[in-house]
Amino acid sequence: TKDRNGIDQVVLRNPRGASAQVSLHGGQVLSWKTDRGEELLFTSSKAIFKPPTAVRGGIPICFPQFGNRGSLEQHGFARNKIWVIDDNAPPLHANDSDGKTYADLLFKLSQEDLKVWPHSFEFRLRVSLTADGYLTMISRIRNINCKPFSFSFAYHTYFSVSDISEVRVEGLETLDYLDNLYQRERFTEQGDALTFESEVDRVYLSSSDVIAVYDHEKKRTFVIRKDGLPDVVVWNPWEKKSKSMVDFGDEEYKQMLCVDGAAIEKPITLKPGEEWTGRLELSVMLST
Ligand code: TA6
Repeated sequence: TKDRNGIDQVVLRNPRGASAQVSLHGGQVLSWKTDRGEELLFTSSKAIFKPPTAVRGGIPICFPQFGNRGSLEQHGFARNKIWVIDDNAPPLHANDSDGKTYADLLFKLSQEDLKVWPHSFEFRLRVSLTADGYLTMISRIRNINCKPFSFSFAYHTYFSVSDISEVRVEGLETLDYLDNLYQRERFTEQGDALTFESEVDRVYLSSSDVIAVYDHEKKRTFVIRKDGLPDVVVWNPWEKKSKSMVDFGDEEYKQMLCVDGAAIEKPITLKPGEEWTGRLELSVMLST
């Protein structure tokens, strides 16, 4: 099917009726719904569906850099480009396919990318929906045959929440984090769950591979499982920053929270022929 800007997207549906949509624009997941048709990801009502702008919401892929630490545009170019369907994706090991509907996408390296980032790499993405409605994303990035290169990476995941002031994040207690609001100075998180009453923009370092996002009002819990992604970005722009973003509603910060599986503190370096895999699994538990 096509998104609002006429760009191809793949719709995944499992036998119970859960669904997901991944657009060839940036390889970005734009929707993930329960078998009751409930949308679990946030997309701004003011999102711009026009390349090369990344759509404000869903799960933009930040590659080859997170943030604006390097010479590239903010969060790198992968999310701004048009990907292609990967017709000859090498088979993943068995359990990555059974019982899943999935889409295999391939990043199409362009001359302009090579100008800003002169490395020959292959970036394959598999987006899957399991029989239980879990959304999984597997990124495989390989240095084909060029000199070693390093990159940072994030699945910039916009969760839909009912009211940010009723949200709690567990799994990041006592970790160190880099605070983007204080020039990325390093702090240590205190011992209890994260709650939100102002702008938060942090990279938690070397977290456990399971994080929980409790949405108290909707009585649902997002569970994030990750592999190859040691860090977790937590971001809510709050009121002031929301007003400064044209593709974001002034009040929309109340209905979203970014909790991203990422590899940021220690960029990944690949020698020729080496491949990195970053795996994210999202599920949602509806508490009674
Ligand atoms: O930490 C997340 C972050 O880097 C924030 O600083 C904010 O810029 C957010 O990403 C969104 O970035 P974007 O380029 O999508 O507007």
